[in-house]
Amino acid sequence: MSPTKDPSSSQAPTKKKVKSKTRTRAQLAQKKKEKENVTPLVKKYWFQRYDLFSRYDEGIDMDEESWFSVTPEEIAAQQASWCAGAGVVIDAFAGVGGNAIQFAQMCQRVIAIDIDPKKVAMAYNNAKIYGVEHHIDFIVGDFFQVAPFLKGDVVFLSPPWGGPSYKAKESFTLDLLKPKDGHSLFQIARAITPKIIMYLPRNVDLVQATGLSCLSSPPLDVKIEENFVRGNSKGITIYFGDNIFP
Ligand code: MGP
Ligand code: SAH
Repeated sequence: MSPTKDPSSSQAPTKKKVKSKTRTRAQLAQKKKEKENVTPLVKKYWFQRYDLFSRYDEGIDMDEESWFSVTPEEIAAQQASWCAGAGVVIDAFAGVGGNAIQFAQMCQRVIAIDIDPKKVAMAYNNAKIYGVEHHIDFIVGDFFQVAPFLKGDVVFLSPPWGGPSYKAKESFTLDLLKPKDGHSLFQIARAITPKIIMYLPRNVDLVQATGLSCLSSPPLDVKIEENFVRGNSKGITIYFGDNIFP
């Protein structure tokens, strides 16, 4: 008995499937930027890149500080959702735009300030990828200098926490915020509006942070929100002000 032939086999030579490695120009440019900016310190954040910006592959710009400071997109969207329909939101420490982009999708106008001109250029590039650059006024400047000239409905504060070593503290007190302590920062924002949002470390001293509401008389309303991505705590957002927004 002759062995039966597998009906799927044929006499014609089989064509091997060659995987196409064609990359788009945007992807190639992204690879080049990554080589320059993904230092060993920020490698672990690179693995979370799509949590930071879902459209990362379309040409998002980041520098070393931004890799560990940007607000993950899901959290930024949640923070912005509390301001839905608001007029002007001031993002006082805008970085590469993680928050400003989400505010721009929910509010009428965003004023995005950062002291570092390179970050502002990156924020503009990133906002363009999300198609919201026309809803944002980008300002290169020191928030403490420009604050007296600003008008807005909500101020969002995500200042530097002193780098990834913030978590070495058992309790992160407000004097550890940079470049000024949390009390001074809050007072400066309070002079603009009673509606203030602070994005703070997950180990922040909550009594001290919520106590900022008592700097106003009567005390401001307060709402605390712990922010998670994939079940991991990333930070704490405290919302202050008129019952709570917009
Ligand atoms: P993380 O704790 O350094 O990262 O930052 P991760 O992945 O939670 O690491 P793990 O080892 O602790 O599990 C968590 C989040 O905090 C970041 O995604 C940023 O949104 C925010 N964040 C971290 N830093 C150091 C800063 C900062 O200096 N300023 C601001 N505004 N946000 C920061
Ligand atoms: N929320 C941002 C990240 C903010 S990180 C995002 O999601 O992209 C904090 C930022 O504060 C840094 O980009 C830093 O350049 C900026 N910064 C530090 N001192 C400042 C100041 N005095 N005024 C304005 N920005 C400042």
